Amino acid sequence: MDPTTPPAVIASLADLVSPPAGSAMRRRDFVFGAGTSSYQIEGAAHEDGRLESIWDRFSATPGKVLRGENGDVACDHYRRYGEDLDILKQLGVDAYRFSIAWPRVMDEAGKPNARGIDFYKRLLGALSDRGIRAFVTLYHWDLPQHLEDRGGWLNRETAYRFADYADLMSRELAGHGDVAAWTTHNEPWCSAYLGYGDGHHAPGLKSHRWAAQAMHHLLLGHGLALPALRANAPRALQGIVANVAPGYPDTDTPADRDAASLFETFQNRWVLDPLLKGEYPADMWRLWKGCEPLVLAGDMDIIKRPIDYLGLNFYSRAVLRSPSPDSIDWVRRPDVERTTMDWEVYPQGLQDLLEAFKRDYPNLPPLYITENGMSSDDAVVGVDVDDLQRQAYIKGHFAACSRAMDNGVDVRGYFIWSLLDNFEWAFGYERRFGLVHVDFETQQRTFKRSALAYAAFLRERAAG
Ligand code: IFM
Repeated sequence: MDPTTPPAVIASLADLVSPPAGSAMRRRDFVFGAGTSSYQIEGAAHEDGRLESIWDRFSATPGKVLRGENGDVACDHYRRYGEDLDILKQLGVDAYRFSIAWPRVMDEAGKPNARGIDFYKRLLGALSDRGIRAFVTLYHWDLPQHLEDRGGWLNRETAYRFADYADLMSRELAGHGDVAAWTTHNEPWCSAYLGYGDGHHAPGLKSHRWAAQAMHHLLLGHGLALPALRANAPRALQGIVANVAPGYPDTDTPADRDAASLFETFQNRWVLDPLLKGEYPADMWRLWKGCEPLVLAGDMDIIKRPIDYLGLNFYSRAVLRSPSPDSIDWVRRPDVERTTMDWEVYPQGLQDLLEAFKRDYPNLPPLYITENGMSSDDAVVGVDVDDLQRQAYIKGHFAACSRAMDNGVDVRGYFIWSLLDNFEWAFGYERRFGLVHVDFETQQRTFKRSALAYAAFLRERAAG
């Protein structure tokens, strides 16, 4: 697609993904974007003074990541960021969501690493040159290993180190580019539960009690970071991003309904209640008996400090049954559409969840869908990647979001996960979430058809 592409071609391409006619998502002030994270795309794991992260250590541990892969090179974005930002420009997005690698920008003593910080200054400058706003995440899981060696998120001190890091980066990046929003944490549920509860993510620990304590310190770090972020970046929005999912009972029995509710406590309320209500949901300790974290006086007030927005990452739903009181079982429904992550495709869940949050949290801040997308087995044929399932997935989820907005939910933006195929954590490079295909041998980028359709929609919208 170039400026000579006939409008009729753009319109028919756009139609593959676009929100319904008349949707509030078509308004010019609704933010559309795409997202990535540092460890998943940057590579350059040993350059410019970058320290080891928990994901370097975890990936190097046999058996932790599929095929023993790691983020040493990933999409080589650290060197190729100019090309990647040109792709964003071609897509026509309003904003780019990316994260900063903490181990790149601070040394063990907490002193700034100028060479690492400079990368993000250049990145922001290059985004601004292309007229693209930045949504910057501070923590998308790559904790410096030296902090993990002192207990990581089990150590309360890490929350204070995180606030120092937030202060440093928001000061250093002030005046560079157009940072529209800061995000403290991406998906604290994953950091706490997958990292410390079931061991599928770095640092690979397995205890519900530890997961609960890690969650508390992650959320405390979030609250501690807010005053500095506000002082250093007064014009940017300040918030946090949670991965959320609705739970549906397998059968309409009280036991299964209870299981669905317990699932939503575990998946959503464990994170959102402390942030928006200043308390952990009591049901959480029905599911994880005796695992309450140590909470010091004043902590919950810090955690529930006001935020300007809440980011929600949505992918799928869960169907639950109750094997016995106070416990849950996931039911794998046959004959439903799934992605290569084995996640059910269920766009209606997004509408249901958004409307439930509006009902459950009277002080719900404006929302951004900060991640939504899917993995599929995408292959380049000639110059074409026909990711039919992704096009339908995006269109279905745009429509669900739009219905929720029609029903009064305040959603302000939508970011597709992900800009590029990348390192999908414990699944290595096998699961492809990108709008843009990456050949990891040659680093060749190829637009998938979903990317062309997204670009066509954004072009059509810009033309009014
Ligand atoms: O790739 C991840 C991302 O890092 C966090 N949210 C979910 C995505 C897909 O699993």
